[in-house]
Amino acid sequence: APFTHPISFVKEAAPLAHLCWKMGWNEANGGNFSWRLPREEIEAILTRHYPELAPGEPVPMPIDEPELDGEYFLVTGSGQFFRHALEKPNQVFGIVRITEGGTAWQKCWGFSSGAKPTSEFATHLVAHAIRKRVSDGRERMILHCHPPEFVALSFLEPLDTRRLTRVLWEKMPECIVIFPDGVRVVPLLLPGTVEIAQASSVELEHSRVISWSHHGIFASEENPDKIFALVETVEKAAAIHRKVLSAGGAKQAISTDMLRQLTEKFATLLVAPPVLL
Ligand code: 2HA
Ligand code: ZN
Repeated sequence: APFTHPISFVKEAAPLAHLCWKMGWNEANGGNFSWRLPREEIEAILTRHYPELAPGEPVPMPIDEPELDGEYFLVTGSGQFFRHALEKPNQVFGIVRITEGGTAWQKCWGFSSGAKPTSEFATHLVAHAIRKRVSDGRERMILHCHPPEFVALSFLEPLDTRRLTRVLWEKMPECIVIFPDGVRVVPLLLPGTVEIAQASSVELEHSRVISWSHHGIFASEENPDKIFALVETVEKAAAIHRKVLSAGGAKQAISTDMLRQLTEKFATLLVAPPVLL
């Protein structure tokens, strides 16, 4: 039977998380996910299906996010396995509300084993605040995962935004259309820190996709289909690039002129101008 859940957002997010595990992107407790939920809709769902639940005590956050005060997030719990998303959605996910002027969160639903939001919650919230502003509210979802071909490139290519974006764009004509904003590089920093949140925030002003060098990908989009498609396409291009490197390197590539023509032909599909071209 198809997966179902009284919370429509969990009904969509759990299959996405499980698929990411199947893709080999989210081993063990690797990776994390969050979704900025439409306020009235989630309040109505919680009142209807969980009238007995009261929001928990406010827990202070590592970084203040005044722009997110009052927002609700569906978020994976720290230490939870994406592989368990369909079997144990109420344990893998929780819903929190940002409160106290954006300085604290409170649990509204889920985290049935007592988990807290993901260890990368600080970066997720910084990312939501920035991408909400940059995209005029369109983007609502953050996915962090460890896709192997993409991670491999940070051992093979210089840790440089222009270089990484270019080698990925050159691998398939779709790439520059699907990620015209490019893939921005953040150096290796300690996971789960305010430092990685701050370094990421600089790059997220310009792109929906960033590379956490030697670690993984961090991406922002509107809904499950779009975020999956974005990560899937970047990972596919990385795999092609790695095959080319393994075979002794490229003998030729998609030219700058062709990349330009692609952005002109598909101009209406681009989410941002290809400023790295
Ligand atoms: O374990 O992926 O970045 C969760 C992570 C930390
Ligand atoms: Zn990670």
